[in-house]
Parts: sequence; structure tokens; C-alpha cells
Amino acid sequence: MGVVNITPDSFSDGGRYFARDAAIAHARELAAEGADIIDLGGESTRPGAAPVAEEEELARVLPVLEGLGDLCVSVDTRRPAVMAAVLGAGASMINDVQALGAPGAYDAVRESKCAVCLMHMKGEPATMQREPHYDDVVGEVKAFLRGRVAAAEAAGIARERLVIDPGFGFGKTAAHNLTLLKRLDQFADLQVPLLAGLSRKSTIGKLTGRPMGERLAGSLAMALLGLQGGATILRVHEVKETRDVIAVWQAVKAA
Ligand code: 9MG
Repeated sequence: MGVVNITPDSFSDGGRYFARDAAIAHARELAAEGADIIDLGGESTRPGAAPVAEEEELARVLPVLEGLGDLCVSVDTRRPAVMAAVLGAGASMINDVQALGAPGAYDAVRESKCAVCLMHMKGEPATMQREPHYDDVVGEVKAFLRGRVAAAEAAGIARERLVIDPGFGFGKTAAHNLTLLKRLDQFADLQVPLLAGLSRKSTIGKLTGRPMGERLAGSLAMALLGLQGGATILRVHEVKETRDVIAVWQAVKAA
């Protein structure tokens, strides 16, 4: 899954793809490099980010989505009205960092055949990194995701449409993120495909001392660990290099 942020304040690429044409060109480049899914986001979820108005989010995402009709596009949104609009415009997946927690979210996705990523987040992007606490981070994130999968199924969204994600960096310290990554295999018994988004995140910065633009090696190491832990979708900024990691990992597995 290749990331295309259509935001002026995105934490990882500083809004370079805010302009429609640049966003479309970047998405096509990521697809050519081997991304199976393009994840479009019109609202930054970086720690401390302020929410944007719904109309603004739609004005950012829809023109780009419309220019990518031939690709498998996921839209990263928490808003039911945005979900309904992008599904009407051809999106194949909803990537919801709030795990369909907003009132009306189930109704927005139910009738579509789209896939849905249910992600764990403790708190809200604006405040989530203020001393997050868990007694048992793996147990608590897993219990949350189990509950959201059950709730989505009860709301009429078939299990086959669901993907789960522990939400690295969303209300988690570096220690929490590392524990989740080390024990990622423990999510397998939820029996739902697992997505991991680790690319360029602050934990890599903490471990390596590198700024955002210099986290490729750390991101690739994280991608490999994600694969080993059972992730089958990697949400990444650098697709070409991540494809190489996948090729090496698959060859070793098959040897
Ligand atoms: C939108 N977004 C930013 N980071 C993410 C992550 O780790 N997972 C998912 N599903 N979405 C993310």
C-alpha cells in the first residue's frame, strides 16, 4: 500500500502532493513501482494535527480519486460522509484510523463491497501522544480490534471485507510500538488480514536519530519485521525499495 497524502501539513512528506496533478502523478509512480493499493488521505493524522473541515477533505480527495479510476484506491478517512462520497466515486477500500467508530460509519460502508481497515488508536490525533498508558499493550490493542471486528460483522459488514491494524504511533510510545512489532504474530488468531504502517514513523527517528527524510533504512527494517510478524499489507512511502524487501523475504521463506 503506497501512501499519497493530499495535505499541506502531512507529517512525512510536508505536503508535496497537495496539488491534484502532483498527487495523481505520485500515485501512478507508486503503482508502477509495485503498489497494489494507493492510500489517499485528505486529513493529516500525524500527532498534534488539527482536524480539517469535511468539505475541505472531500475537495482534496475526490479530484485525485477521480484521476485514478483504473487503480485500487483506499481512502484514509474517519468521516462517514467522506466514506460514502469516495465509495460512490470508485474507492475500493476505507482506511479508518477510528475503526468505523464515528456515528453513521457502518451505514456509509455497508452496502458497498469495499474493504475496510479497522485501526487501533488511543485518543485523538491532536492529543494521542500525551503520555499514553497501557497495562498490557498487546492484550489491550488485540481486545479492541477483536471487539471492532465483531461490531462490524454485527452491523452487516462481512468479515472477508475486514483488515486490522494495531496502529503503530497512534497513542503509543516507542516502547509500545516495539512491543507490538515484536509480538505482532499474536494478532494472527483474530483471523483477519493484518496491515502494518511503520514507514518513516517517529519510533524510527528515536531509534536512529534520523529526521523524516532519512528514515528509509529504518523503514525497510520495520517492513521486514512486519512481514515476519504476519502483516500482509504494508503501508509505506517507498514502494520500490519495500518491494525488494518483500522479494527477499519471500525467497527466503520459499527456500
Ligand atoms: C493514515 N495512517 C497513518 N498511519 C497509519 C497506519 O499505521 N495504519 C493505517 N491503517 N493508517 C495510517
